Amino acid sequence: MGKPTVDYSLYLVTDSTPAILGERNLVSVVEAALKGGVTLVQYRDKTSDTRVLVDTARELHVVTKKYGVPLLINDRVDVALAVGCEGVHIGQDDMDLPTARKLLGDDKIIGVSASTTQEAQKACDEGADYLGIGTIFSTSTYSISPPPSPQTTKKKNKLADIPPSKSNTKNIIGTAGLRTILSSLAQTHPTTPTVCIGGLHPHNIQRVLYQSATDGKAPDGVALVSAIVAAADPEAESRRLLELVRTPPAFVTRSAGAGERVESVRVVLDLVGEVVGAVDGGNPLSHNMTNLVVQNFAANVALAVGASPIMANYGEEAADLAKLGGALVVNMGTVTPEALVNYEKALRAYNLAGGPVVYDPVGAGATAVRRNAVKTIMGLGYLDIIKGNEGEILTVASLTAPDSPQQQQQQRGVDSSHKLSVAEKATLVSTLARRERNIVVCTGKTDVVSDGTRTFAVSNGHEMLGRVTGTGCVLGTTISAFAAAYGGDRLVAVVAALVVFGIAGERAAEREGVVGPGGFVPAFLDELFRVRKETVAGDLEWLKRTKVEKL
Ligand code: 3NM
Repeated sequence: MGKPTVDYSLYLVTDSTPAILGERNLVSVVEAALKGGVTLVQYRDKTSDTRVLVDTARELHVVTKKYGVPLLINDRVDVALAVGCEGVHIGQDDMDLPTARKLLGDDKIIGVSASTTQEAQKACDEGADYLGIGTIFSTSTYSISPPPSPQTTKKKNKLADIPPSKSNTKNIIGTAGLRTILSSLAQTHPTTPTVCIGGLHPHNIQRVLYQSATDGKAPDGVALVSAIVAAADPEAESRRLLELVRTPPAFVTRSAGAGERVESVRVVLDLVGEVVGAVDGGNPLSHNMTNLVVQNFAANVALAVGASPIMANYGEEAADLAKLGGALVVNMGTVTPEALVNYEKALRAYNLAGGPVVYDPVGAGATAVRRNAVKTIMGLGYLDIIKGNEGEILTVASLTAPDSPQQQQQQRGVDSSHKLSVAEKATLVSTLARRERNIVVCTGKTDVVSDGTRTFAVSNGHEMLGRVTGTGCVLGTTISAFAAAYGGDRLVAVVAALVVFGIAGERAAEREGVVGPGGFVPAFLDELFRVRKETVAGDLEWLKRTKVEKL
């Protein structure tokens, strides 16, 4: 007979608890999901009696066979044998794989849960047919928004109301942990299929698949419980999920001249004028969800560089704004619980539209609230560009590192410190950028920026930029405008933003009459404006000041 070939793209794991299944019949829900395109089904029921398990599994097997989709049973080898379905899925606390294999034989599929590299390697060594890697995210709900009050909750199966579909959420590994496990398997078991599981839903599966893919290995699919079982229409939801799994995310297809990669400083500098012109001509929207301190300054900087600013902190507006082709800045300088809810809505909207998102983890390590906010925001969506000072980037890197105890970077306020060498900064930003599959900027006397493979250092700037509040934040605004306007290599757009910003700072500090921070701010706005105007008039003299190095 032989083992069936399996398409792991969209893997439904069932849950029969009333909180998730509601009043509905499990077999009908599974059939609807199969109609919608689910490619693999696991019957998972941790509480029912054996008789119920066998009867339900039999019914499910009739339906899955109709759609040519394999049925696996969670944990219970005896139930799989009783119904003659295609295999089992076993967790780390279930029967060991060699014993299960002995009982089931070589023709059955045996999948194993893994949350660490060691567990994954062991399962593959023992001949697992596939791995379920997780838990990716803790929440099984769609949203970090607080659940609606009982009086206002009329609709059944609203995902924000349901409890997690698995209470054991101690092994949250995030996309970074998933990536670590896949990199390790790429070396030893490149062909063993993998699916990821835990907290996955239509708004995050594309970016989880994108961010976790390594050179040698990417997940073969996603496994979901509540996103399908608790959906109001499991058929339509499965169809939508399958489409999402099979399509690259908009932020990849829309971004940055895919394939066009500039390697040399000379070529980057040749393009800076073009980038500045693109902002001037394109007048991109820079949507800032930023802190109370810099709202006005950021709006003026956006105008000076040729962007169109909107300071909109209310997440409901983001869906409309994201359609305008601009970029989003998420600056957590004055973070609150409501702000996190708003960021989530905005991130979803921009990720869906493909507009670049700049994340500024202001004061990331300063308080427990901010450290938690970093972890939350990093889980909410894809962040195309992360920009921060040394302390902030160190905090982001350590708080979201897989397989490492959380070293808490205690940071004083939001000030930048200068402890790392340029080479150390380069390692920091390139490692984080590779892990997040994005661009990371670490600011300081020398700004260092990387997309994980190419790293540039920009030494333009003036110490006066450090004597005025909010210059780091408004750099985020500048980067957002440049990234939104320039359709080529996005790393070039970010380097151009750093160069323009730094040189405008130098010129402002040198201006006659600028004797301190008070006079510096208006002069800086003027110089941002003048650099742009000179550029579009064809005068690129200012570029002679450029101090860019490739590391
Ligand atoms: N296994 P949802 S997480 C069944 O980490 C299961 O191995 C997990 O539910 C693991 O899709 C999980 O509703 C529950 O978040 C996933």
